[in-house]
Amino acid sequence: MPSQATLPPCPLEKAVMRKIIHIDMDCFYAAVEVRDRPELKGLPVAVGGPGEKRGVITTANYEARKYGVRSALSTAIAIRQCPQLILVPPNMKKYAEESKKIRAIFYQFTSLVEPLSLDEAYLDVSEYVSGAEQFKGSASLLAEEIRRRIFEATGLSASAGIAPNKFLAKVASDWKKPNGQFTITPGMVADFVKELPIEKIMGVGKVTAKKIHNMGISTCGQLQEIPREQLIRSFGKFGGSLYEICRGIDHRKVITSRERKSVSIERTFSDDFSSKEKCFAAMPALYARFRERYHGKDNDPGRKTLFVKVKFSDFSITTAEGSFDGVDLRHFNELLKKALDRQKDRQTDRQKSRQKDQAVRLIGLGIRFKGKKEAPKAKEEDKLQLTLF
Ligand code: TTP
Ligand code: MG
Repeated sequence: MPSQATLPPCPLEKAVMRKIIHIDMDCFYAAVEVRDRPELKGLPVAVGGPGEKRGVITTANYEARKYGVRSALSTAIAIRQCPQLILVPPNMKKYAEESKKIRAIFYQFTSLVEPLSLDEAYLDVSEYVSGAEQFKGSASLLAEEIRRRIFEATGLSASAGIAPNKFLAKVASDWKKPNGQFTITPGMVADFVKELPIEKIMGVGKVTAKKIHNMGISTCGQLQEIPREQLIRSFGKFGGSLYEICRGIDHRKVITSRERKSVSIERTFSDDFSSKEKCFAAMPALYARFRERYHGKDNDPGRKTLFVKVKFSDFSITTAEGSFDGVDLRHFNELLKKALDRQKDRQTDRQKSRQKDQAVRLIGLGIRFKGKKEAPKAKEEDKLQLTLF
């Protein structure tokens, strides 16, 4: 038996103790609209496309959510569920302006800001709070101040999660929504993750969740019982991440836009798409989601390298890439065509003779950035072991 000194370190001990704040605005687009039209206050409001033209809800305020109106629901269904719903068309320019004001507040405290979309960002404040007397080393106090400044500058409320890593910070920002914050200190991690549903793990979509449920598992605590090797056998490389995440371990750093090499989104469909038409029909919604993520993260001038990733029902993956002037849905459609056409080369003679295409499981859209300047070397983050949260 190895002596105590030669045992490999427990993954949690090895984990770097950072102080991460995840900020997420409350029902963002809807909140902006209600702020600008105070007569709507207290009424159910949704932002989205028209009900008669296959429109979709982008978001709804909390009054409308009581009726089951939520993001991605078709507007026609939303109106059926809540006939008194006030529908406001989206005004992306306005939301982008508010987003800019909010980001400027983040940069007052740290340059380590990773925006995830217009209304959401991770901040690594480890270094800032350790040196700022005002906050006595507490990231929770700092989060309160950030939310106060956001409200002062925009009249909008934000929620915050404060934790030793990105995964837990994001879960925590949802805990006391709207207009609240929740802190998970390092000492709370073990108990907190025990009861956490596996759906809260990033990367666990409907398909993976079903697979995990089929193993008789619904919480992170139960998932901890499964050996690492078994998770890797069942889920490939992602199994290794699952093993750590269900223990509350997440080594991912906050990636600033200077360091970012690409931005992408992808979606696994609950039912595989058996025709090309269905794939192309899904593109506008995917593209809208991509624009959300892409916004503000591109400092590269000139031509853009875009890519489309397609995963087929046999889990094979192909990626079509091209260089374009600007970012446009048309370019992505062109790349999708290229990716789908490739399957002809991969088909068996039998499939060819039956003229049968492989069904599509997943489509992803992305942009690659090049020519990044070397990011300034991070300080010795591994040495950060801050106790106050
Ligand atoms: P979210 O932060 O997911 O939602 P939200 O801010 O509206 O509500 P919550 O209080 O739960 O955080 O998304 C931010 C904005 O992104 C949202 O206001 C509208 C837009 N959005 C879409 O356009 N489509 C979508 O499917 C989702 C989820 C969001
Ligand atoms: Mg939000």
